[in-house]
Amino acid sequence: MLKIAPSMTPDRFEWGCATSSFQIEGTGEEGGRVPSIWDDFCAQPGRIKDASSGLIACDHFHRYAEDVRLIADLGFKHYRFSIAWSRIVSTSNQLNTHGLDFYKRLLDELEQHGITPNATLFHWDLPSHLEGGWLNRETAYRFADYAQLIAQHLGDRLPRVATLNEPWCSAFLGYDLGVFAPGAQNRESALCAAHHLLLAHGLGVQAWRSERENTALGIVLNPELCDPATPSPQDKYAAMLAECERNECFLNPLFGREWPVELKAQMGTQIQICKEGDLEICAQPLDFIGLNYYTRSIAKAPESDSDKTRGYLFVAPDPTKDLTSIGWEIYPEGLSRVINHLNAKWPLPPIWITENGAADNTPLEDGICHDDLRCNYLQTHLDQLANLLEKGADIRGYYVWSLLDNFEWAQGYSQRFGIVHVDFQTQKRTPKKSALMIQALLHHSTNHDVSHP
Ligand code: IFM
Repeated sequence: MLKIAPSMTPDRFEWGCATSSFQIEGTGEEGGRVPSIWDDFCAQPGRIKDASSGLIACDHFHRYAEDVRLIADLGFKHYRFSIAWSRIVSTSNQLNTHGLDFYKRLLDELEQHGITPNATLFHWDLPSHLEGGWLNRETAYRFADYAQLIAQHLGDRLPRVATLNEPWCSAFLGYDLGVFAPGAQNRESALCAAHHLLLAHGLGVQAWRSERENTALGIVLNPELCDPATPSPQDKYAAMLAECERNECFLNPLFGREWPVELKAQMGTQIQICKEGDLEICAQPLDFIGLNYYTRSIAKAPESDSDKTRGYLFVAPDPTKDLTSIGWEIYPEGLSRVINHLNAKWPLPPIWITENGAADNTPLEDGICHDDLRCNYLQTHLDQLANLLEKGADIRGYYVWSLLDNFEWAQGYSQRFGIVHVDFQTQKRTPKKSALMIQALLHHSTNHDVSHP
């Protein structure tokens, strides 16, 4: 059974599981859903490892009631999901009430099972008709309109709302490395996108607040430590630049600070997209911050011209180290290191760990999935959390990624992050060993004291 600190029992600490719209819902046109940039990206040959798409995914759009029962059976009282912008607006940006109805049904079901929703407004599935995507400043204003619609129509049922999930991925994987939608490869563009995403966050918070004052509002980031590959000054400088991109790029504006000069310099002439007054908009007071943690990065000095523009080159993890199925280093200490680092640098509001988990592709055998890698991963990261809490970090909750095996973006269905196995042929859900461990913990610790070893 998982072991947790007394300060982490469900009566004192929030336990939840997380998903996102594009990864589980299925992306048919039913309910008036319009295409998103991820539909377009999946349609381009060579973009997705197994040439799959989100068309059916976990068919959660139809099976949401079964999935909510599953969440409740596992003992979770909190569920983090995202709302698909492309279900909420038409191509002329008018409200699509049928799309809204889906989330009303989902919220009804959660309420009936005593599960508190924790919603994210944007988890990468940008409607395709927003011309120019995140390179267009107008997209930030359209996001604010969308946030306002959600506040008006669902806001009374959403106690906690994050504007964006991991804007680093949207900006840098989407516009610089080109491995995520829309698949562009241009450094200046990525920085433009990052700026517009932060502007969207700020405008979205303002728009929401104009409708509702009591919702707890925040943002979900995936800050990371970037360690230098060697102690050489060149590698150390490269690692510093990689961290700037990952952390300073987002956290500085959120707390009213300018980008470091290194990032500004990489904007080149595009720096003019940062208009007077933007910083004040980005730095809206935050009620919480969501942090997603999986691994760390190792960076070294650039080699090719494109790396030189970026200032660093990521080094693949050492294969002799413990890696998850997707090839990410298992580095639990990074969770403490990154939170301590962030707390020392920025005045963070209360923290929720909004995602943590592992790709573990252990198959089902005789109806059982012994996902021991994931079980160990979760335990070692929960141990770090216990230490952080003991030392006084203000962390209020932990959400495991993910409830279900799902569409893992450019990896398609080749990587399984779920604590519940999904058979994508039959859509049968089977809780894995990790899910049963969490279930035992949540049921047991509701009634008994649990002590940390
Ligand atoms: O699946 C993703 C999720 O959408 C965002 N955070 C990281 C997860 C694993 O890659």
